[in-house]
Amino acid sequence: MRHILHADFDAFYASVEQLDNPELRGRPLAVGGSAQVRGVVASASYEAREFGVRSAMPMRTAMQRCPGLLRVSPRFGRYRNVSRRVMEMFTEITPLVEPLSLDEAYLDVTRLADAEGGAPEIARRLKRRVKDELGLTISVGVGASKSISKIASDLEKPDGLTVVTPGGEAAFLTPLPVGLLPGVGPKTQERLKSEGVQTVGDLASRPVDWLVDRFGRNGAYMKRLAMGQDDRPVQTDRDTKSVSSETTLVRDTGDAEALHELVSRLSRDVSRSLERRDLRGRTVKVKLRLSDFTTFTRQTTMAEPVQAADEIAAAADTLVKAETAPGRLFRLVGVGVSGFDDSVEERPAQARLPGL
Ligand code: TTP
Ligand code: MG
Ligand code: MG
Repeated sequence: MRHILHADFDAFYASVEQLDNPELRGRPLAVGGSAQVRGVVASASYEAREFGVRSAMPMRTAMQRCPGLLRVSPRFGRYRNVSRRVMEMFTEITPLVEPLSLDEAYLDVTRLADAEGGAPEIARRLKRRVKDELGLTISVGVGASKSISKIASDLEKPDGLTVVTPGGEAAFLTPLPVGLLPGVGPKTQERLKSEGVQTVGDLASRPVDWLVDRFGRNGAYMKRLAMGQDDRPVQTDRDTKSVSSETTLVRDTGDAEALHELVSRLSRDVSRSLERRDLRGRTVKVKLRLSDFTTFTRQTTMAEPVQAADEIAAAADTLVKAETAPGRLFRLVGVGVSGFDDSVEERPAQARLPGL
C-alpha cells in the first residue's frame, strides 16, 4: 500500500503578494489583469473569496462583487522562484515528487512513513516547515492514492490537513459532490446531475456500461476513481521522458490549413503542460497516422530547449508540411517535446531527512 501526500499552496499568487507587501495582508486581494483591459482573476485571497471572488472570473465581475477589492498584476518570476524552493523542500523529504503545477505536487512517502511516525505526521511537519521557511501555508491531503490525497487536500483549505485512513476511502468518497472528483469538470458535472448523479457514491453505483455510453473512456475512468480505485504511481520529472498531445480526427484530412490549426492547438497543449512542470526540451516530434493506419514519427532537434507554444508549433508545422502530398490523408496527428535538460534540477538520489 502507498502513502501519498498532495500539497497545494493556499491562494498561491495572492498569498505571495500578501507576504511581500504587508499592506495587502488580511485584505480582499485579486491577482490578475485590470478590469479596463478585460483582465481576469488568476488568484483571489481568502478574504476576497468571502465576497464570491474566484479564479478565472472577469476582474470587472470581481470588483462588482467586492467593491473594496485590491488588485495587483502577477509577477510570474517571483512565483516560479517560490515554486522552485518548495519543490526542493519536497525533494529533500522524498525523491518521489511529481509537480502538477507551480503550486502543487504529489509526494510518495511510503518508504519513510513508518520510520517518521506515519504519513500524517510527515504532512504536519511539512506544513510547519513550509510556513517557517517560506512564510506561506499549504494544504495537504494524505491518502493511499493520488486521487484520494488530491481530493483531501482541497477539503479544508486554507491551511488544511485532511487524512483519509486506509480502508476509509469508500466512506470518505461516497457523500462528496461528484464535481470534486479529478477530471469531472463543470460540463460533465451538469450532465451527470441531469441524469440524477449528484454524489461520488451515486456515480460509483452506476453500471460501467451506462457511464461508457455517455462519457466514453472517461466514463470508465470516473467510475474507477469513484470506487477509490487508482493505482497510478507518483511520477517524477526524471521519469518524464516526453510530453505530448495527440488527436484522432473526426474525418481524415490532407488540408494544409486544417493540419496547421491542429498542430497549433496541440502545441499549445504541450506548451502548457511543459510550463506546469517547468520543463524545456530540445527535441520536437510529430506523430502521424495515415488513413490506411500507417503510423510514423518525424523529429527535429532545436538549437535551444523550447517551451513556448509558437516555437513548438513552428518546428512541428515544418515536419508535418514535409509529409503532406496530394491525396494523402491523415487520421491522427500528435505533437511532442522530449530531450529535457535535467541539469537544472539535481534531485537527490536517495531520500534525505534533514529534520524534515
Ligand atoms: P490553484 O491552486 O488552483 O489556486 P490558488 O492557489 O490560488 O487557491 P487555492 O489552491 O487555495 O484554492 O492555482 C494556483 C495558481 O495558479 C493560482 O494562485 C493562480 C494560477 N491560476 C490561474 O492563473 N488561473 C486559474 O484559473 C487558476 C485556477 C489558477
Ligand atoms: Mg493552490
Ligand atoms: Mg494548485
